Order: sequence, then structure tokens, then C-alpha cells
Amino acid sequence: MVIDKNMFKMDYIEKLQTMFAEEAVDASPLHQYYALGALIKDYCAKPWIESNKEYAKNKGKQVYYFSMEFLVGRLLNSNLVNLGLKDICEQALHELGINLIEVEDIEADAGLGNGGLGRLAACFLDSMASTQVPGHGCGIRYKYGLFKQKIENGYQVEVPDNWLKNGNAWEIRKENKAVEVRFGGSVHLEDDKGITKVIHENYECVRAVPYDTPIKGYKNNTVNTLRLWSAETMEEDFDFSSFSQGNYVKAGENKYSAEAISQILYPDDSYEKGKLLRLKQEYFFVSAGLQSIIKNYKKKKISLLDFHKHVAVQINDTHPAVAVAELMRILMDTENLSWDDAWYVTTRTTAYTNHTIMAEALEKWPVDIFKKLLPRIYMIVEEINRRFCNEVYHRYNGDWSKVNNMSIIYDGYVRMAYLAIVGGHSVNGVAKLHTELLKHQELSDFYEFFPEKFNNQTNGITHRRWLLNSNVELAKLITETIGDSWIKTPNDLNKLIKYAKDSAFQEKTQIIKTNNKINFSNHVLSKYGASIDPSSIFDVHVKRMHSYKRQTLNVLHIMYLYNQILANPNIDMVPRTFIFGAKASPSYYIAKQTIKLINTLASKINNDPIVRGKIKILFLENYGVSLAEKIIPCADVSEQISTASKEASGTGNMKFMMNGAITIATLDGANVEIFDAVGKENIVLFGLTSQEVIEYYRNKTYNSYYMYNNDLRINTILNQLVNGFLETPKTEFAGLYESLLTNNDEYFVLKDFDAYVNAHNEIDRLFRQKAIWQQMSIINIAKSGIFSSDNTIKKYAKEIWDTPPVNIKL
Ligand code: 26Q
Repeated sequence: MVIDKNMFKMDYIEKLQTMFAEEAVDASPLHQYYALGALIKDYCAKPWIESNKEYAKNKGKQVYYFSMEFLVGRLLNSNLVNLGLKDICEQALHELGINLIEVEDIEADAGLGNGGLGRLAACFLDSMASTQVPGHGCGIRYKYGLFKQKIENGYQVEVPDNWLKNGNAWEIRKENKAVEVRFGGSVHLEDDKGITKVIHENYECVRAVPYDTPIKGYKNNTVNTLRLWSAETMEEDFDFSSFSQGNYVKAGENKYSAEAISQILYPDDSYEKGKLLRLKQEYFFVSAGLQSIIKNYKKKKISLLDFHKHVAVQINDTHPAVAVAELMRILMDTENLSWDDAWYVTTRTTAYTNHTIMAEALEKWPVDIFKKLLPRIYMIVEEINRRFCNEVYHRYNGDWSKVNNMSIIYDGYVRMAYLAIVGGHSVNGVAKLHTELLKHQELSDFYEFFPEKFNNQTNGITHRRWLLNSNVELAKLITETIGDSWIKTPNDLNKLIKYAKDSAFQEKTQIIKTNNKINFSNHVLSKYGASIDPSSIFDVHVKRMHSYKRQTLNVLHIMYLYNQILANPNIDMVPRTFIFGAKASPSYYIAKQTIKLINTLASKINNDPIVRGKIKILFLENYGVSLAEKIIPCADVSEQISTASKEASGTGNMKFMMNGAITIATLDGANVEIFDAVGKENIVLFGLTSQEVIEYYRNKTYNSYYMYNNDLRINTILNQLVNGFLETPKTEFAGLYESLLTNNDEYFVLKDFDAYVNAHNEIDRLFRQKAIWQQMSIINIAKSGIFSSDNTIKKYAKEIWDTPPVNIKL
């Protein structure tokens, strides 16, 4: 069906009538938005049905991406673009007196994720649909996404993110597909005529109701499904007899109610680790997801022994790792497979992605909590572990230290990463360096034991959201210059290389960047009353606030620049606007202090007439997907300055590069691959290498006091944190000061300071050379195609999932 403008207009008018009994001009922006969303969902319906039909009859394989987080952002614009209806819609609405941009602004971000891991899952959904991979998302429909950030008096204040308060235009509640998830109770085994039966009693039952969102591929007929589960009470089936009166009331008091499970997304926060509700969330969506997959599978009338030939389950970090044991449970207890058959199928179905090298971040659950909440699952984990430890013991000739190091259950904890590794056929890191570190450091025992399971899948980003849709003018220029093949074949961006030295093209890209900066400056002025200079260098540092990401290094450098300017007000420097955006986990004290420090420094510097026109600081409140889409196209400089070895990959780095920013970077995560792609002339590197960092940790020879005592710049700045220079109580930043000195600067901020100053001098020097800078920028854009998640997904499909594309015909 080809939809033209007039048809679109008529359909839209009709939608407004049927949904709200209104005419276009009278409709409120909210109604305009909902009618448009509903119409777009209608347009997705037919290909969605056809995709599902094809997948149902297709004997091929489907992928399920299990993730606690899907940081989707808004969908209106990307759905319009993927349907090929953007221009038509814009014109049709215009003729009705409606501005599409204003309508788009009504949509709440689906902020169901913390950061990189959740956004990666969302990029993967877009790329799976766009490359015709039959792949679906499985997660939780949180009532509240990640908190909204307000800045009050320089401090972060968290506000609930009630993203569903006006409804959700995209989801469809599938009441008839609800399943039951069981918690607690007791389990015993009974012999039933020689067959062992598992009896699970006195459990608490929660109803899992799926809400499906269509994931429309770019200009193809594929519509995959993001299925998010909502927890509800099961009154009719509630086993009241299992609760004594006292327990029941207590259950209520403890907010132990079913609804609590899908109430809120946990922030990535060490304080929240080990919380029972989090484990409930994990099991809840994993169990619901696997049950519904098996139900669908059984409709195909194929043997469960072939399950792994038709289903792949990707475990996004350890959060859904309980899938290994849950799949075993379903196959054995409800489908009557033997242990060996169930294990054969499970280990060929599941695959695990690791997103962190930081040992303290590896998820583990106290055995007592785990066993009480999931008694049957714990039995299965114990048996998996017994068999595995036995193998390790024999392979290493009775070496108990190996067994201890690798045991899934150890020291009173269940180690979820180990469960995922043992129970799956694939373990992947998310960038080359990260995978090497996993193989040779954090998970070296497992690499030695299962070398064939380990593989690298460097992260990617959907170039449609992060270039085509968010930097419209640049995308247009690219298409005018090299044609539009890059949209389906992102590596074709490479054709831009030819134009890197072309002065006319350089000028065009520069004008686009400047216009983006002007538009953003106007937005900031009207929304926050802050004025920034679009001709200054926009130096952007946006990501979660974390010590290892070293926003402090950036801040200390700004303090140093400020001191330089105070000492020499006529200093020759290209004006800079330092732009930050970051949420800190609510209980992460140092991270919150860093936010306060940035804001404190901002008000001091921005109000100091001596620095006027030289440096300015802007802290953007509530950084998230929609804000990222606005700020990234404006960046001249991309700050990717984590302590080498700490950032598994990073994906913001790729988004900036794709929009022509120059990266200032440590050799960490995917920065290494960006460097490999663009060459040393087109990136500004500095700092310790990962091997140097690891060596310092090993030999413990780093002493941050030495840096403080021997570098006057550092000495001055650190003193300024605590001597009243910042016009705050002297204790305000004591925590930061101590982390850098008393606690010996765990992330080598002071060690890398000098190199970072030099790197920024280099940025200043390069920016003055307009042609060189623009050439670097174009080379970055040209080389960024390899970081499209289309490539990443194709590699997962080939190396892990074995899922060829499925062509959907209408
Ligand atoms: C764990 C327990 C309790 C509560 C929350 C959590 C939790 C939640 C989210 C732990 C970790 C996360 C998110 C981690 C994350 O985003 N990691 C990032 O993943 C990106 C995609 O692979 C990488 O690019 C980043 O380098 C990595 O930091």
C-alpha cells in the first residue's frame, strides 16, 4: 500500500475524529500526538501481522534479546522515517496547521534504562528489524523509568519519571498472553511410578502481562516485537491458604505486592545491589519471557530437542542470567525432558554478553535470598554447579583452588556471570580490548576452560537515529554528495573520504555544524536563560556520572584553565564552551559531589568578567536520549576520557564521531577501534594505557601525593577544592579531595592530568586550522559507518545466533 499525502491527511483526520471526536485545529497537542501515534501504529499493523505469520510458519530461528533495560527514547520520528512517511506526514500536518516538530515534543522518552547497556539494546532492536533479523526484545514494562534529574542550587535532585501518565501510543496490551510466575514456597521431589516429580507448593503467584511494541525496520516489511512484561496480582488464582493471616498482612506492609515488581527501574547503583526486589524483577521477566517463547514454539509442533535450532536467547549482562536455570526448569519440570536433554538444549540456546570489567560490578546473590525466593531454581543451579565443579576438579587433577575460583556458588553467593558462562555456548565482550581483558584477566580461568565460547562483538549504534534522524542537515548533505546507499549500507559513508580535503565540502560541513550550534544555543537560551557562544568550541562530556569516566579530570582541567586566565587575562585561546550532562546514581556520593562541583564552578566562571568570552560551562539537566539527539550534532569535541581498561566499550564515542566531532580519548574500550579506524592524525589521544594502569594496580607504585607535591598546577587546584576559593563551605568537596589524595586517586586522574592538558592544547592548536579540523571531522564521519549496529547485529547473527535474514512479503 502506497500512502500519499492526501491519504495520510484523510487517515489522520479520521483518527482524530474516532479517537477524540475532534477536528485537527481544535485538538490539543496531546490529542494530535496520540492520533498520530495511533495512525502510525495502524500502518505498522499489517506488516507486523505478516512478520509474525512468517516467523510462526518459518522453521528458521528467532532471537530473543533478554534485557533488564531498553532505553528506547522517543519513537514517533523513527517510526515515521522507517515507514518512509516522514515527509508526507510533515506536509500533511502542515496543511492542517500542525507543526510536526511540536507534536514530536509531546512524546515522553521511554527511559527504561540507565545508560549504555540499555541504549545498546534499543539500537539492536532497530538494527535487527532493519537488517531483517527475526529478533525481539524481552524486558520489563517499568511504570517509572530512570529518575528525572533536576538541578537545584547546583545539586542533583531526583524526580520520579512517570512516563506513562498520559498513556503510551505504541504499546498493545496482550491480556490473553499473560502467564504466571511463581516465587517462594517449598519444593520437594516425589516418586511417581519410577519418575521423579517436582512438587512446588505454597508459592506466591504473580501475573505477567505482556505489552507489545512494534519495531519497524527501515523501509522494509519487517516488524519485530519488543515485549515488556508488567506484573499484576492474580486474585482469582491466589493461593490464600498458603498465607497465614499474619503473613498476608505482613506481605502487604512490606509492599511485597505483585505490582511492585514492575514499578521501578533500579539505578545502576552499588547501594542497590543485593536487593530482593531486583532479583524478583530478574526472575519475573525471564520466566515470563521463556514461558511465552516455549508456548509459541510448541505451536510449531517441532521436538523440544531441536529448540536451540529455532530459538536463540541473548542474555544482556548477567541481569537475566537466571534464564539458564529457568529454561532447564521448564524443559524438565513442565516438558518432561531429562536433565541431559534439557542441558543439551539450554547450553545451545543461551549466550551471554558481558558489559563490564570492574570486578566489583559482577553480580552475585546471597544464597539465602536466592534459595528462599527461587527454591526450585536454586536446586537446579546447585546441580549445574555440582556437575561443573566435578568437571573442573577432574580436568585439573583435583586442584581445589581452581574449583573454588570457578564455582558458580561460592562463599555464600551465587555468581551470575559464571552461571551464564557455564550454561551458554557463547561469552562476548563488547569491544576488542574489553574482550581481551576478559579472556586474559577477569575471566581467564573460564577462557582456559572454554576457549571456544569466547568471542568479541564490538558495540554499535543505529546510524538512523544518531545521524539520519538527529542531524538532518548533515544527513542531507551526505546523501547529496555520495547518494543514499549509506542508509542501508552504513559502510558506504566511507565514500566521503574523497571529500575530506575538498574545501567546498569542508565549508558545507562546517556551516551545518555551526547552524546546529546556533539552534542549540537558541534552545538553551529560551529554555534555561543561559547564553552560549556558537562560535566557541563546543567541548561535550555527556554520559553517566562515574568516577572511572573521570568527569573530574575534565573539571580539574577547567580549573587549571581558569587559573591560567586569572594569571594572564590576555591569554591567547580559542573560546570554549564546556558542556556536561550526567545523571549520578542517587546514593553515589562522589558522583553527586562532582555534579555540584561542575555547577559551582560554572556559576563562578560564567559570572567572572575576567574570563568572559574565553571559557564557559554549561551543565545540561536531565541528560537522556532526547537530549543526546540534540547535543551530539553540535559537538566539536567529544570527551572519552575514562581510565584505560575501565570502559568496556562506550557507545557515545561512536555517536559523536558519526556527527563529526573530534575525540579526545584514552586508549580504552571502543576508543581503541575508533583510533584504528581514523588513524592517529584524526583523534587526540592521551594518558596511561590499559597495561600501564593494570601494572600500577599490580605493583602498587602509584602515589597521588607525589603528583600533588610535584606539580604546582595540581597542587593549586586541589587546594582550591577545599580552601574556600569556590565560595562554598570548605567541606563541600572534601570527599572528592580525599578520593584524589587520601584514597590515592583510584582512577589516575592526577597521573593523567599533564597529558590531558597537552591534549587540550593540541585541540586548541588544531581548531585554529579550519581546513585541517574540518578534514579530520569529515574523516571521522566517513569512518564511522563500521560502528553502525547493523554491522554489529550481522556479526551476532552470524557468529552467535545463526539467524539468516527473513524477507517479509506483503
Ligand atoms: C546492577 C545491580 C543492581 C542495580 C543496577 C545494576 C546495573 C544496572 C545497569 C548494573 C549495570 C548497569 C549498566 C551498565 C552499563 O550500561 N554498562 C555499559 O554498557 C555499554 C554497552 O555495552 C558499554 O558501552 C559501556 O562501556 C558500559 O559501561
